[in-house]
Formats: sequence, C-alpha cells, structure tokens
Amino acid sequence: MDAGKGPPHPATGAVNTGTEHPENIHNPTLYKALKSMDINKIMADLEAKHPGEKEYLQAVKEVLMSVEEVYNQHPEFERNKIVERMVEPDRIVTFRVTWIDDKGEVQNNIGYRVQFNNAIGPYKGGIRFHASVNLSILKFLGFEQTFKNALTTLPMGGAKGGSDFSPRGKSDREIMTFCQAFILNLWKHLGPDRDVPAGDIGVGGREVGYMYGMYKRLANECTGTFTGKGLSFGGSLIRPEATGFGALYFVQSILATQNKDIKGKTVAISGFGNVAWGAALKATELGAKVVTISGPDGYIYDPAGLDSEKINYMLELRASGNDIVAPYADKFPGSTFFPGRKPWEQKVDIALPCATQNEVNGDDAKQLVANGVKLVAEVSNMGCTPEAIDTFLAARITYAPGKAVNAGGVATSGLEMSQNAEHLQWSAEEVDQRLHAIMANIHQQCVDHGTEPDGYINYMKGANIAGFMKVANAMMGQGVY
Ligand code: 2IT
Repeated sequence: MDAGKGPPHPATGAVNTGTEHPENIHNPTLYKALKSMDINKIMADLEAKHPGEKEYLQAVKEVLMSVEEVYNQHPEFERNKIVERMVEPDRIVTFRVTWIDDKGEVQNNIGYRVQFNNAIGPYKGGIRFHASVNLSILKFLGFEQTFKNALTTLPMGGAKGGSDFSPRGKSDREIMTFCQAFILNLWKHLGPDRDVPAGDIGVGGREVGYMYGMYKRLANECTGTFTGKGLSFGGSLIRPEATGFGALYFVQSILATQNKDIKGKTVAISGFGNVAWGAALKATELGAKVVTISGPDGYIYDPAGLDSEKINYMLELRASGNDIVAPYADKFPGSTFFPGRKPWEQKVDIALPCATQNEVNGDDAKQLVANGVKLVAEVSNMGCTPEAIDTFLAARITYAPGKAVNAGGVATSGLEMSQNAEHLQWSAEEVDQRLHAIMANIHQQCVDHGTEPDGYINYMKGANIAGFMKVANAMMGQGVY
C-alpha cells in the first residue's frame, strides 16, 4: 500500500487517497447519503440544456451508468463536480465553410471542432466529413475520444471535428478546395501541443494531406499538427492499418482469456472503409474467414471468405467515391449482394461493426444471438445501440466497446506525434510492436475493472471505469477551473 493511503474499504474496496475524510469513506451509510451521483438529475439537466442531442446524451448516459459505483466511492469527485465538468466540452468552435465547386457555384457547409477535454494532454481526435454530421454526433465522438485516449496511456486529451460536407461524388479538386477552406477557419485553434486532428469517416490520407498542407502554410511551421499524414511528410508506418489491426489484437486478447483462437472462426464485418479494410486484413492473416462487408447500399455475403485480392478491391471501391459495395458481387462470383440490408442477419462466430454509430440495433443483436454469435467487438465508435448492448450482456455474449477496441488508431496517432517530436521515423515492426503492447494493456485494464463476480468480463464497464478514473484523477490534480 502507498504511504499516506488508508486501507481499502472493506465492502467497496475503495482506497482513501489521503485527501478525503476517512470517516466518510469507511462508513458506507453516511458516505452514501452524503455522496451519490444522481444520474437522472444529471441527465435531465443535460437534456434541458442540449435538447435533441441524442447521440451525445446516449454516450454520456452509458458512461455515467458504468461509473456510478466507483464515483460514489470518491466523495472528492462529487465535491469538485467532476462529472458535471467532464460531460461538457471545454470549447466548441463552429464556423461557416464557403468554397467553390467545379461548376463555379458557391457552396456553404458548417464546420466544427469540439475540444472536449485536455486534462491528460493536447486535444486529439479525428475529423469527420459526412452529410449526417451535426453537433450531437461530434460531441458524442469527442466525449468517447476523451476516455479512449486515456485508455491508450499516451498523453492525449479528447476532441472531434468535422463538417456536413459529403465527399460522395466530389472531384479531387473539390475535395482539396473544401479541405483548404475548412482549415482556413480552424487553423488558429490547432497546434502540436494544442489540438492535433486526424481522419475519421470521409477523411483519409488524401484529405489529411490537403488539410495539413494548408495548416502548414498558414502557421508557417512543420510541427506535425495532424496525424495520418503521408509517409513522406511525417506520417507513421502502420497508421493506416492501426485501427483494424489494433481491434484484432484486442479480439485475440479476449479469445485468449477464453482459451480460444481466432483461426477458423467466421467473421461478419460491416463497412468497407479504412477501418473495415484493416480489420479484414488482420483477421484474414490470423486465419479467420471474413464473410461480409457492407456499404450504405447494402451488404455483400461472400461464403468463400475475403482474400488479399478482395481486400485490395475494398480500396478500389472506396477510391471510386461512389460509396457503394454492390460492384463486389459482379466482380467476385459466389458472393451475393443484399440491397438495403445489414450483415448481422448472417450466422457468424464474431461480429465486428466497422461502419458507424448505432449500426447494430436491438433487433440485429437478437438475430446475432439467435444465430449463435460468440463475440461482438465494436470497431466503429458506439456501434451498438443501448438495446443491442443490453441484449448481448443479458445473453452473456462477450461484448467489447469501441472506445477500447478501436483505440489502436488513435494510439498509433500518438506514436506518430512522438516520432514527429523527435524528428524520426520508426520502423513498421517497432510501431506494430508498440500497438500490440498498448492493445494488450487496454484489454488488461478492462479485465481489471470489468470482471464480475461470476467471472464474466463486462468490457463496457471495464473500459468506462478505467478511462473515467484516469481523466477524473488528471482533473483532480489540476484544480478547479
Ligand atoms: O475515432 C478515432 O479514434 C479516430 N477517428 C482516430 C483519431 C486520431 O486522432 O487518430
């Protein structure tokens, strides 16, 4: 036991940090009466302040429900209003993005950067370009990012940004023009020790390159204020693969706790973007059979499984800019395109949502469980609705949340920041090895905080508690402001 700390509370295991009243922490009745989080009140206040922001409210509620018990063991959190401060972004920048399309017409979009929390390090998180983008979605993503980044153990705070600009069908010139107009508005708020963006849906290496180029020109500095950059100008090897690879390393860790192996397992993947690509690549390399991918137009079922040619073809499909997967079925005989449907109706051992938030709903979850799925690992952010999560937990199916499973992407961004700061580039082996170690560590944190008395590992609870405690302690250490 550390010097200055009291013994753990006999019932709750809470450790008095030395800053608290020992009489409260060791008297559960008194301390409960004095210090308990009122989730209903916090949520009601937030709903009143931010009506209709459903994704944001959903993400907050999930974390609060997971951490309630540990929070109540720390009266100092309540006194310092840690939760009330943590659920509101530090700052939101909103701006109009005006640009001229190929026909010479003036176009207007809305741009945002939600700087959520920098208790642990500079704001860090991706930029999303998609027609659906709104403040609620970016606030949920920024909130999740804060805990995810804490789980990586690297010094990064949480942020998210984006625009309702849709890259679908846009020319390369239009993409560049938009990216430059976006950064013209945002660059003042960025910096290597202030806020470091990256990609997300609709933003890949090309868009990061255009945004970084404009940032560099305006700021007149080459300080790597963006991750996911091209390899020739400060990017990191393995960053394109990292989210998918990291997710599969996490799945391997889960399976190891169950004395199982991924070899020979069937896997359903949704999406066909960067994350789905990396997941399909690593899953296939590890001997699993990936039988689905999907797009906004429907999904592909390929019972033979993806191979390297098919995985490469995902890149081609993405590069076409049409945002559809249907052409896969024409190119690869034996596969079938199911228009307007989701892959969760197929019988598989492992489901890996890799597309977007709330892509697995309660009915999808019931269908997966009925078909005998063994493991659901979100690679997308908040890929499952609360009803879907409840269904998995009730069935005692292993369910792991995005903020743990997909943290390898941002972790490798953190490694890119380190390489930029020391003006060096590490080998692919070195980056991959570090990514592996980070994912194993995140898995262990989930086990430590999420193992239930019957041995079932509640990864959602584990990830939320581990991430929350790190951010809360960092905030406590820096005073009230
Ligand atoms: O959701 C995510 O973690 C990302 N889009 C990556 C963020 C980053 O800064 O690499």
